[in-house]
Amino acid sequence: MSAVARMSAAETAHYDVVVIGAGVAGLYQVYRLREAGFKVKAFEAGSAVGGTWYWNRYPGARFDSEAEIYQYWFSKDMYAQWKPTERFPAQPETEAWLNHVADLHDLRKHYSFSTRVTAAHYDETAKRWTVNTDQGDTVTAQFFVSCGGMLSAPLENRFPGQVTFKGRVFHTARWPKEAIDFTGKTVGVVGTGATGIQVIQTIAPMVGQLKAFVRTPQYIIPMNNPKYSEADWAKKSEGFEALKARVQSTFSGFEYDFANGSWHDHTPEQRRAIYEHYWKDGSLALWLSGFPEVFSEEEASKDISAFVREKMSERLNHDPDLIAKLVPQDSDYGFGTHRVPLESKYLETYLRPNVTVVDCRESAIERVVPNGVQMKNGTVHEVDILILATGFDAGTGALTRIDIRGRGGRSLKDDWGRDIRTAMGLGVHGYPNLFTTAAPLAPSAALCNMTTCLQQQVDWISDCLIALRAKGKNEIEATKEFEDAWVKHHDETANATLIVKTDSWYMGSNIEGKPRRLLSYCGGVGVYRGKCEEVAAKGYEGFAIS
Ligand code: NA7
Repeated sequence: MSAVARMSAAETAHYDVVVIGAGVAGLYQVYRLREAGFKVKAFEAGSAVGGTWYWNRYPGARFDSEAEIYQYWFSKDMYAQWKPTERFPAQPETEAWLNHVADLHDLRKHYSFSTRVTAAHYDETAKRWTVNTDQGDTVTAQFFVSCGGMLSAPLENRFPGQVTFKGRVFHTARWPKEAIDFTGKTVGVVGTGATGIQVIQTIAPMVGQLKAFVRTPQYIIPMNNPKYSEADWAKKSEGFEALKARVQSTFSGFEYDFANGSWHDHTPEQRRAIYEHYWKDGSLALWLSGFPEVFSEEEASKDISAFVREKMSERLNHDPDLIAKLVPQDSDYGFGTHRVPLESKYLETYLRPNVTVVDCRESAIERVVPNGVQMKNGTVHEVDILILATGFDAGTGALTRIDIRGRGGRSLKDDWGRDIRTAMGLGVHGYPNLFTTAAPLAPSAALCNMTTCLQQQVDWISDCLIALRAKGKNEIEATKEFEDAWVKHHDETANATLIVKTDSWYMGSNIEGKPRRLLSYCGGVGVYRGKCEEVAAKGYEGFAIS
């Protein structure tokens, strides 16, 4: 009997479903299950709702999805109420919006906040999960749904010696609620992914000196972020139904989709005109709706990469030193083979006299020392404040940081430590009655507009639980054969792209020893949705139900 199961029954509350997370997915999951009459208990490690938008309150945080599609689709009235003030709103607005959603639907009462789930063990006889938290709770539930996010396990202790640093060290995903005064300070920022870029471009004018530690330069797209008036939003709200239908069928869950035919059917001049058109649009459309061949064919990839490099070099005033440090080279990797950040004057930031680049390819970071960052070649870059924009244990980390035990006590951490597998990202063989969102091998693990993909998964899970209840069934588990077939299909789809050749968190390669597999299913959001619906329509074919 596990330690969890030995807890006194008197202390244990019993539920139909335990949900982790109060972000975009968790709030909607709790709403759907509560509305369907399930007894739900939810836990959230943060002190309030918001998920990603609670934790990532670093300077400059905002999303790269347009406000009109970074949305919930279950209430047109609610959609009309938000009234975002710009095309790509900043974190405080999104956090406020999620708080509004929680209040509007009275969702907070289902949550224990500041409570992290530490263990979840499946009892094969009772067919129930026993869930433990760091606050001493023990509850049981028939079903356990993770809405813990795909980028919620930050890589905080990245360098030896961090504890010896005499200033403050912040990971961007653990940013404090109080304002940080950067005035006159020398600030080091490690990392130039989507997060580091937002931080660097935002704080450069506030700090004394900024030292950006750059290892892999990024292809970027300049964000076009016009303000939205209330009248603009009222007009957009009229398109609610059409947009709702649209985002569910596109490749990436955004409004835009591939619409230019084949890259091969255009002359170089025509291609250039198309690139220019999307570049000016200032959204991810250049990446996600230009040409599909950009993801799969070297020639197309090299062509668009050269276009972006040219644009970037112009903005760096053709300075060869800055170009060498900040613009990816042809041999590095192709545009869009990992996440393309939108930015606002990020490159121009490096033209400021108070900003310097520390090239981590010339000499890698060795350790943090009391007064700064020491490189392998012995150089110490002195800083007063150190910001780690060093990313996450993506896709798997939210679940492997919990002691999850399935059949026969098998450990999800151990299983995924050997091989990252799921059944459509919705469940894992060997872990009955566990449902996952934002888990590997579904679009929601990386390559998609998150609100679209998360809601689709939450709807699928909710409908599945309703169907099981209607049939009087109490256990469901993906079969080994079904999971094998999905993993095979996923790998075939992934291996047809250039993404698998590039190192990044998409491939798990930002973490030493993590099994290499593309986290996101990249067959397309609409295709994935169709496959999920087919499984449900066939009575959850591929899942053993009893
Ligand atoms: P990312 O995209 O994983 O970026 C992490 C950054 O940190 C990246 O530039 C890394 O360089 C850098 N890094 C990590 N370790 C080191 C060391 N040891 N030395 C130097 N640089 C290092 O995380 P983000 O938070 O920016 O973005 C995650 C997602 O959030 C993003 O894709 C959006 O979907 C939203 P590397 O590339 O490994 O050379």
